[in-house]
Amino acid sequence: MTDLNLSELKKKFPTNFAWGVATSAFQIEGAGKSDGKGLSIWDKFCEQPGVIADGSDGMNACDHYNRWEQDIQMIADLGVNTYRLSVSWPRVQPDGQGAWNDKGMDFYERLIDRLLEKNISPSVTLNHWDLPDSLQQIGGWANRDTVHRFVDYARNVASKLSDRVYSFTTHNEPWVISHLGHESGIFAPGIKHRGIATQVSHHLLLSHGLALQAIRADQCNAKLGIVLNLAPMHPASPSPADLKKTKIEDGRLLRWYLDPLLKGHYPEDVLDFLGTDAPQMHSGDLLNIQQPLDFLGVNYYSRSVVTAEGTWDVAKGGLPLTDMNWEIYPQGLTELLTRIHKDYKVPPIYITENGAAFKDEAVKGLVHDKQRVDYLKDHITAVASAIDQGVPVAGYMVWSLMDNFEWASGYEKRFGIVHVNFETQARTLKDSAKWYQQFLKLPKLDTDHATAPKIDLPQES
Ligand code: IFM
Repeated sequence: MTDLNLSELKKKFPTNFAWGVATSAFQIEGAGKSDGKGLSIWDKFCEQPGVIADGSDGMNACDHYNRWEQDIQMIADLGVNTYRLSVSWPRVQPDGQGAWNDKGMDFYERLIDRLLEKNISPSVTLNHWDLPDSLQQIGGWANRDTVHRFVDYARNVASKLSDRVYSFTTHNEPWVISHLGHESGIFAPGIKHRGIATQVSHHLLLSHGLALQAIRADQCNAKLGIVLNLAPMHPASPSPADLKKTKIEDGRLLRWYLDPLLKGHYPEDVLDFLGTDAPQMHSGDLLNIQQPLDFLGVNYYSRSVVTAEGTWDVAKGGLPLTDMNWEIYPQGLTELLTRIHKDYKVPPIYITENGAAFKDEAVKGLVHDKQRVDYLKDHITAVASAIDQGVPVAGYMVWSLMDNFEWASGYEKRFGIVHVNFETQARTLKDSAKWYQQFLKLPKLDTDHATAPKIDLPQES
């Protein structure tokens, strides 16, 4: 990868590029039962022994529900112009249908108003996995009725916030909800059934399309889109079996979502592979799914290496790994972006998540996370390279603002550029946060003569 100095790198991006940080409600808010909030499927899932690595839950998380003012100041101090957050459905509508919880909604109203005061554009995700548990009791995403409950909820939130919000994302990573939540069952609600999983993915897509139509019918000015977790798939070997499996895995992760969203059909090879596990559809569903997208959000962390047997030992790749055991593979982001630009008529793309977990420790008020600084720099460079090749990338958001509840890994994996001490709730800017802050301060220089400012990371005293 070309090693640009930071000023040169910054110059590659337009001045109106969205630079941000991202979080989600369940992972940071805590206040799991406060002010009338209902329980989500993740609250219930965490109650089961053995499903969360450290036996924790999201009841307190980063206590952001109570510390939001301090946290927004911290976001503003980073110098970002965008903040991606999610609304917790059970906080604003405890049962997922019927009564609305004004106290919960007030929280997001205050948050958004404060962001605007700080000149930060809010980008709001409506479903970052925390489905109200009451809806799970009647089938959750496997029940077609949940589609309509989501549309009502989405329309209601949009009617309250769309005068102040830059964009709404319907769903974050439907593959994760479908696959990890309903096929492997390692995420909430913990179901292990391929047929249910594919039905869930269809309902998520349908609810996305219907929500876009409902929100647009209300004359909403905010941009509307969806966020997918995508990765290039590489066969572990050129054997026909590995190649065949790679094509199917690529179909299930990427084409299963992008084909219906942007081309109006599911991929034939994946439908064949699913056989009787393919979803039940009603006529008109595909038309409803294929609604114009104002943007596509892409979450990128690593590539996937595929073997016919479904087992791949990352050590074999010889690449550096994050604390999640994910390969660090920045060139995969350029590969992915240029590929989707070539294969689909993509709208503006936002990198809505990118980041890495490492074993960070705060020592005397400092956190030296050079690996994360390198990770971010190399991935931002990979985005610049995609832009150079004509891909319409409009924004980049670091996952995550701060260490938080990393789902089945609990609090053991730290993705933040801000360190959180979960006992005291103290926040400490890691070196990566300071690096990002300085990078964001760099002007988009107009001449080639400027010399890059040297970035001195603080040393331990
Ligand atoms: O923490 C998650 C986030 O909620 C969704 N995308 C991946 C992140 C890291 O695993």
